[in-house]
Amino acid sequence: MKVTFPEGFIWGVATSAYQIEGAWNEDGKGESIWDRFSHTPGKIANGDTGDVACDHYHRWREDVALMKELGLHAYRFSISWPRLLPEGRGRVSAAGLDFYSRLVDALLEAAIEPSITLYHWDLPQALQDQGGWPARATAEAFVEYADLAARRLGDRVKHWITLNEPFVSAMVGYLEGRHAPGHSDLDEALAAAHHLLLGHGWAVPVIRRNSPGAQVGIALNLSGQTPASPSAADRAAAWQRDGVINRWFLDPLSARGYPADIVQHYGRPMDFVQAGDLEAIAAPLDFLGVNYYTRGVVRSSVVSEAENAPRTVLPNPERTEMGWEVYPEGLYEILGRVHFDYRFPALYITENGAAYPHQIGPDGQVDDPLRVAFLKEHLAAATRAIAAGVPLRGYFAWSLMDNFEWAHGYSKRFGLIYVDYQTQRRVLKTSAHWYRRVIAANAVVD
Ligand code: IFM
Repeated sequence: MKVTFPEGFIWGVATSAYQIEGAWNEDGKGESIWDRFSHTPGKIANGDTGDVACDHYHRWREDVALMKELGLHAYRFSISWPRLLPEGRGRVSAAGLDFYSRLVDALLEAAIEPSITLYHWDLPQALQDQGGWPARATAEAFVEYADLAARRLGDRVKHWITLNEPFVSAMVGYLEGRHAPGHSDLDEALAAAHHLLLGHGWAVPVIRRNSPGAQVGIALNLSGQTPASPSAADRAAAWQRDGVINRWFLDPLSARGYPADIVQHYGRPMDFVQAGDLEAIAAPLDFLGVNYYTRGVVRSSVVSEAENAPRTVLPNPERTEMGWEVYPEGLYEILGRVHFDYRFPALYITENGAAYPHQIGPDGQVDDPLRVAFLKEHLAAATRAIAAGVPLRGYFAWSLMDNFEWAHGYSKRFGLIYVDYQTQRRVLKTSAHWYRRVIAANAVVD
């Protein structure tokens, strides 16, 4: 059966500044926490850094041409905050602004709608030195930055995402320490999450004011958490994990405040929440961006294996190179749940994709049937969600091209386009050719 999408459905791809741009210290760009982190020995696999990455800062014309060749309707990219404001606040870099302004013009020229993410994890190091996201002043600085970006680009850019995955910025950066700035402190992480959301909420009306008619939203990494068995212990553990990952962000954005069970679970004072903050965080949005990769299957650590019920949920053994379970049904489930529980006016899948190691074959082609299968199944799940009444308006594949996968460096390839990091040559994978046909047909094709 042919699986088609509604008319006007937006087909896009996504990237982020640190993962593709390179030129980490060119034209007056300030240092970001990811520059500092990746330059610290032992933090990134193989000692990789984003210093050069995909060299997109110099090759953006070629990259826009490739996007045009794919027939994309939209391109979601992020602005490097320290490229615009090298010290995080105050002095503006004209060269930084020019770069994004030219990129926006070239996209529009190619009939590709720019979708800008303001914060995709590369905080100016100068602001980290003043306390980073655990400091309330960083939320104020974020609004100044959002104001500047929307004033300079908002005449042409009508799709804005404030933050990408605040869970990851706060929890992986300030608690787990696997991401920049590499801290391990729950109080810092909770304050960081709050100030990220606060900066978001304050920025929403500012962006709207500077960019009339714009759609403004936020992108969350969301994933359902399935109990490993029907035991009370596993169900409680799964609900708690759900609270940490999903509800901690969805609830305050929807004017419900922080979920009480998780506040209790953390057992911290939360004294960074000031009067008016929760109202600001709940600024009405035009859309919610859903980044979906996999689900969690949760086993209680409170009761022993012997006391617990036998596991009944066995994850699909198929995994991507990240070790993540391939679970397309989870996309249907999370879209439905978010819509029926939270009722944002519209949803976009702002990221979905998979890392697989496919390389250039003897024929010069990169054949990646596993990625095609992954995307097909997820798109089919998305259409089931639409049929169930979810107002899903578009899909952004992660990612346009192979790039710097954070702590994994260049060892994980998520791209529709292969990047040879020695030569910076781009090669369209089978999945890119397939995606072009999907876009042309507005349907999942073989
Ligand atoms: O590469 C990342 C992206 O930066 C944020 N979302 C998940 C992707 C894959 O890990």
